Amino acid sequence: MLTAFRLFPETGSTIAKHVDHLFIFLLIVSGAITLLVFVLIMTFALRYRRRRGDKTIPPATRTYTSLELTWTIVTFCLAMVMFAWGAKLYARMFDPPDSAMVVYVVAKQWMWKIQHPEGHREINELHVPVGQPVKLVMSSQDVIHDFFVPAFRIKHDVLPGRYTSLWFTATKPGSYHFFCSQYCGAGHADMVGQVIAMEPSRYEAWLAGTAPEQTPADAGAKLFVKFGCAGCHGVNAPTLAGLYRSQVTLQDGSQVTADERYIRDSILDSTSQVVQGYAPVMPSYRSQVSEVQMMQLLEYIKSLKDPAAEEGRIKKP
Ligand code: HEC
Ligand SMILES: [Cu+2]
Repeated sequence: MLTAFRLFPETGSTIAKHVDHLFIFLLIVSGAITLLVFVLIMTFALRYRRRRGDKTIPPATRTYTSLELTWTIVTFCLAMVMFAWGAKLYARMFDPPDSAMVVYVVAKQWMWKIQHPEGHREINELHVPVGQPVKLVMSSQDVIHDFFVPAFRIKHDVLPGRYTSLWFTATKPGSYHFFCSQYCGAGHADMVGQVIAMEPSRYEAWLAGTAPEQTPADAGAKLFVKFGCAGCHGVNAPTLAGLYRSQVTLQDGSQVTADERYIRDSILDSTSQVVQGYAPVMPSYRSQVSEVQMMQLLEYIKSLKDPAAEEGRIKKP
């Protein structure tokens, strides 16, 4: 079917129009400079070309300080505007609001496995309510992939061994194409899917209509026992209650925020960040915990909100 030619993909998220504005600005500035340079080259080449029979050598050129200064300052200012505008937008694009609902995305050759906080799992489909910020916490089970939703103007690499994240707020119901944009092997072209943005009431109905499996936090609670974590934590190891988003002091005195990445690294490579006042006795779970299990353990740890422990920890503002 032939649809009208469009310069831009659909705009389906709150950030999309801001990305477009910056893009158009960059396009106009670089177009104008290219045109100016082109016109100058043509003018000078024609006007000052060597004519037939002309044997004289042109005189040495003079330096015009004011001209040099003008073009340097003008282009410097333009570059600074681009930088400031881009940096501001980037900061906004990668700083999810606290109210964001967290959805886990695990990429593997060649599909996207998606898990909602309520326990719903999806493959190559992501249902979200319109108007609700959604934060994707992404990791890969094998090679590097990349999650790209053109209509939302968001895109980020999905890496094995660490979390990356993206966030968006869908603005209107509809289904938006997403795909892997990092060549990842023979089935790369099949790594596509749809974000299905729905009115909040319809989203609730969708949640109610599909049977939730065990919530990730519940599955995580079982793993916490199965992997023996419960034997140490809360006994002779630091309690994990209230840990998420708190400030942790490490052995070398440095402070880190216990975000998803910190907790993940603590589990997979426990000696890399040892909490102050504790011996590095925790075993490394690198080869034992799969990506899906890691996500479940994380959800369980996040769900531990002990008020007593929370008092002692400094919350992230
Ligand atoms: C042998 C006892 C032991 C076992 C088993 C153990 N841990 Fe630990 N864990 C510790 C100790 C001690 C620390 C503090 C020192 C450090 O950071 O290594 C710690 C630190 C942590 C931290 C960082 C805590 C903080 O306050 O910053 C997390 C998260 C964690 N463990 C999760 C787990 C999970 C999940 C499991 C099970 C998969 C587990 N641990 C199994 C002893 C253990
Ligand atoms: Cu891929």
